[in-house]
Amino acid sequence: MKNCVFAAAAMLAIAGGASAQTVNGNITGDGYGAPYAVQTTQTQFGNNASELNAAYGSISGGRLYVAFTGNVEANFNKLEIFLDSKSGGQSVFSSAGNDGAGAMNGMTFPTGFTADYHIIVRRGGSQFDVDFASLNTGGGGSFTMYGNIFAGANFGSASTGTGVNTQPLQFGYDGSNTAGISDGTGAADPVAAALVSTGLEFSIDLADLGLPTSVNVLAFQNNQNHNYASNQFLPGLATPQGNLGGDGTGGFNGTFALNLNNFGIGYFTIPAPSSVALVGLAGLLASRRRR
Ligand SMILES: [Ca+2]
Ligand SMILES: [Ca+2]
Ligand SMILES: [Ca+2]
Repeated sequence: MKNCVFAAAAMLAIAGGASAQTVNGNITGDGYGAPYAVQTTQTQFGNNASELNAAYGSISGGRLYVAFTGNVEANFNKLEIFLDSKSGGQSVFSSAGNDGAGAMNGMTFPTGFTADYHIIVRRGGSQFDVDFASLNTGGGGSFTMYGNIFAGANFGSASTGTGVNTQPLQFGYDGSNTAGISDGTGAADPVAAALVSTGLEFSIDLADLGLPTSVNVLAFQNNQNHNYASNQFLPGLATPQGNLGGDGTGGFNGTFALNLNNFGIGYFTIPAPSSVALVGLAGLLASRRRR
C-alpha cells in the first residue's frame, strides 16, 4: 500500500513536471529542478546589467524549455545561445550571416559540441529582439529575425512568428534581479547565483530542433558587435578572469574567434523527459524489489 501511494505520487510528480513551464522570465513554479550550470565568475560587464547566474532546462510537451537567470543589459549587447540538438553541425562557428555575427567566425566550440542553432537575444530602448538561425554543417546557414516581439517593451513575454522555425518560439524576460553574483573578475558566489529566479526564458518546438532526445546548450554575453565577449559564460569559465574581449585577456581586435576549450568552457545537456521518467521508474522498481 505504501508503495502504491509512493508510485502514485511519483507519477504525479512526473506529470506535473511535464507541463508546468510558463515562459515568463521567472523559473518559480516551473519545476525545472536543480540548475544544469551555475556561474563560476563575477561579472565584468555590469552587476545586475549583464550577468548570467544559472541555467535551467527541460524537455516536455514536445518543446525544449531553457532559462538563464540574471540580466541582459538594455543596450543591445548580444546574448549568444548555441544549441546542439542533432548529428552534424559546426565544431567551428560559421555564421548564418545575420546581425554581424560573422565577427565570431572561427570560434571553436567545446570538444564534443556541434552547434546546429544560434539564437541571439538583444534588448534596449523599447524593444526586445530575437534572431533564430539554423547552422549548416559546412558553414553558414539560414535565419529569421524577430524584432520588437514585446510590442514596445523590453520586459515581457511573447511568441514569435514563423520562418526558419516552423512553430512560434516563446520568449520571456524579467530583468528585475538585483542580487546573484557581484561585479568583479574573481570567483562568483554559487549560492547567491543559484538563488536568482528571474531572467531570460524561452521555448522551442522539438520539431524545429530535429526532434532531439537531448539538447546540448552553451551561452555567453557578448557586446553589440559580437566581437568583445564578457566573462559571463554558462557553463562558466574554468578559471575566473575578466572579460575575454577578442584576444582572451580583454583586448579588442575586432573579432571573437577564440577556442573556447582554452578557457575550460563546456556545455550542459538537457535530457529528454522519457529518460528521466525511465530512471525514476527503474529506481521505483528496484526499491520495490528490495522490499
Ligand atoms: Ca517561467
Ligand atoms: Ca550537432
Ligand atoms: Ca548581481
